[in-house]
Amino acid sequence: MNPKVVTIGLGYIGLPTSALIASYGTNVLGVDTNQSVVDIINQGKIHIVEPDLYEIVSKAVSKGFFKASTKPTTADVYLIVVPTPFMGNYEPDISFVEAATNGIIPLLKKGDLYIIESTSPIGTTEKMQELIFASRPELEGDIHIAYCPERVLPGNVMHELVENDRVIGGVDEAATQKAISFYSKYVKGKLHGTNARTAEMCKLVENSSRDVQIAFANELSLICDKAGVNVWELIKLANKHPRVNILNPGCGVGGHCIAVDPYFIISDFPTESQMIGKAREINNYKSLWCAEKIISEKKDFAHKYKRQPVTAILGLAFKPNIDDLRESPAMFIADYIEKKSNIGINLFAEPNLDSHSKYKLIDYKEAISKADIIVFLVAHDKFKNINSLKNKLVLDFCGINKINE
Ligand code: SAJ
Repeated sequence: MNPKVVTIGLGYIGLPTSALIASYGTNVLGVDTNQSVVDIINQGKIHIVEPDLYEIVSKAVSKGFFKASTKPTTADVYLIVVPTPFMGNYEPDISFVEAATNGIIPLLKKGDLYIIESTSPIGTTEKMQELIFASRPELEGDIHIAYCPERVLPGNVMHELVENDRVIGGVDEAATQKAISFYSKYVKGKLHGTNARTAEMCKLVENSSRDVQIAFANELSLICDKAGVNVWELIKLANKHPRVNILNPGCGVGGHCIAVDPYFIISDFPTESQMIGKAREINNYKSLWCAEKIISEKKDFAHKYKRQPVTAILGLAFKPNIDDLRESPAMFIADYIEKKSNIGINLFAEPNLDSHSKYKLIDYKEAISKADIIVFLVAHDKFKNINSLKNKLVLDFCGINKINE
């Protein structure tokens, strides 16, 4: 197969993106360093959980439009969709983007389009441009380099990949236009052209904005706890104002995006990013506060009833109705109380997972029936309308019974 598009990275975004492009009859070669991922995909199967993805991958593979490999080959368009984690000091690590770029530099030819989709610190696209032209100076002015962040919500990827608007920033106007023309074949949402730095920052700002808004809700929950006010009722009533829209407090902010991307701004602009930094602190602190609250309620119970409580921890995922544990605040809380408190027994339930390497998971109904203290950490739909909570001490950190609907 002669691929027209090579995608580097076959994870949560790279795989759905490759399959979508291939579903239009474009030859796509997906590249991943993980041989077992490559093998799974070449059998028409998938290695991640995402609705509707299996059907589109298996069809594209069986029709011969989509293939996976550990090595890239020559194409016309290269998409870089690799992870950009942060290091121990919260500094972004762009080494995967660099490695992916180095891998395709020898393959580049006049007229090619190179696009980074990975969430990246401001200036990354220009850095990769320098890297490319440092070893292939003869291509300067002849290849098109752009940044186009993905914006999809896990669990709804196949729909959002097509329908969401995209921000596309080239290192020059020709690159922006070439990238817009590429995406216009696969995306129904509007394609907004800008420069590479603005597009990079746009992605970081979108997730930082959500983090700041959630921090506001979490701060309110701490104030309300002291003030003896029901935060859910308060937010419901405040949101009746036509220009107020407060988000939901929870047990912290998790996932691989909102809890991560703000650090890409903070690490480069520490003096200026006061509010973004404070929001991260508040959202991290909220998890610690929840953990300490559980421990103190356990102690009070033991003191009051002269026996050790059984505590049920309900929900471990990073947000409702998924099985993803990445950066999960509920996991942080579970680990913290297991480590810091030796009062009573902790039971763990996560209905979206069959098992967990560290915690023995039990059915949530069984956990509730056995426990004295019920801790709701994640507002899974399954936890709503449970009517066997009488005579239990309920700690609801995610608004399971909120008056907010
Ligand atoms: N959360 C709250 N209160 C709320 C909303 C969310 O505490 O009112 C918590 C969730 O429980 C979770 C965290 O925030 O722990 C993040 O969840 P999320 O649903 O807000 O976001 P993600 O991480 O699944 O996806 C986000 C999306 N970004 C925005 O909505 C601005 C998605 O569009 C991005 O593509 C994705 O990050 C990404 O890849 O960057």
